Amino acid sequence: MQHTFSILALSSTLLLPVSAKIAVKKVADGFDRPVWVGVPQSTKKQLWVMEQNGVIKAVDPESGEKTILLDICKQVSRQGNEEGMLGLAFAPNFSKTGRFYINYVDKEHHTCISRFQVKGGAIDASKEEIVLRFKQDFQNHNGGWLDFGPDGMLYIGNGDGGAGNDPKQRAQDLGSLLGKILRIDVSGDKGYEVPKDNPFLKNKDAKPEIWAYGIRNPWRCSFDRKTGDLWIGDVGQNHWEEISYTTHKDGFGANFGWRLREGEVATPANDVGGDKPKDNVEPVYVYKHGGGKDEGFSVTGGYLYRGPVKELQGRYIFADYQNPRIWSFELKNGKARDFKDHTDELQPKGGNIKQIPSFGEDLDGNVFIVDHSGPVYQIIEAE
Ligand SMILES: [Ca+2]
Ligand SMILES: [Ca+2]
Repeated sequence: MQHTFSILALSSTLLLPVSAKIAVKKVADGFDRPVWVGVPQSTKKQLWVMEQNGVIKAVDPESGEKTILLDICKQVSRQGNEEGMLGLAFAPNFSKTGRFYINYVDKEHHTCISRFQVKGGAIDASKEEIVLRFKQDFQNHNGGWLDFGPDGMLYIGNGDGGAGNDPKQRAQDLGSLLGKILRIDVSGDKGYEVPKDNPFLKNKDAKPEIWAYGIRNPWRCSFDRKTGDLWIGDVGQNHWEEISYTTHKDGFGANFGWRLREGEVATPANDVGGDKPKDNVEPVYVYKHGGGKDEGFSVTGGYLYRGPVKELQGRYIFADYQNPRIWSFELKNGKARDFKDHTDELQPKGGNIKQIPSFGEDLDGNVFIVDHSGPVYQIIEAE
């Protein structure tokens, strides 16, 4: 009997797959098209979840109870898959001022960067201040990401306006805010100022808010909370998805190549692609379109992981929206190395992650995964 038992024990050990080092736990569920998650600097460690239709909900970390913090659905346009309320940034001094900023597309198809304030635990929607507003050419490629950089300035990721192959050639045009990353100073009482060290102030034809250009659709980007480096998930056209990277210092005036370049090649479309522009910043990682394990159709930029999960520390974690794979790599000498596919180990028990529009980070560097179909997960060490 004992002999049989030990054989069984041995064979089951041999048959076990390599044990997963990381896993997910569900931290909230039941949202309507969630697109963003984050945690404000407050003692309560509330989870804030943004729904694409124009609602922000707070989740109590103890009870899981949800409260509607803000509902501006009536002024948010929701045409196609890419319009809506898209991103949020807490002011660096949020715990003192309660200020935060959102990026949404309004009913007249303009991108709005709006300031709101939490006062006494509530948000008065009538006190919205539109800080910056500009027209979108088409319903897609609205960018959506915004956050504060290591210098305290607000950075805004703008898509090229939309359609396909940047027909209005916005991304290389410094006279347009589209296809850019903007940098503005919102630390004053009202509106914004253009920082005096923005890179194109001397160019009379350039919009002064522009910080970097040549970008197609920077739907999700992130600053490395340790180094201040910027990671850009730039959604590709018909062939290549890309992750671009810059140190904060080198990002001033950087050209990320679109629409001349898709990934590492001349954009493969008639009369669109071209040679690398001067000072072109190559992506650090690209993947081709397809349904394979290392392929996809629409990159979702993630985070350089600085949280408590050992397996991921120092690695950039990201995903594909349509082919919901989750990957990571390390950046070494300017290129992605040691690529890993985490898709299988990050599936929830008894289910699967369906579409990944966004990651999110808490105050300790824990990373969340948002599933567009409703739930939000946190990445944890496997038991
Ligand atoms: Ca657009
Ligand atoms: Ca590029």
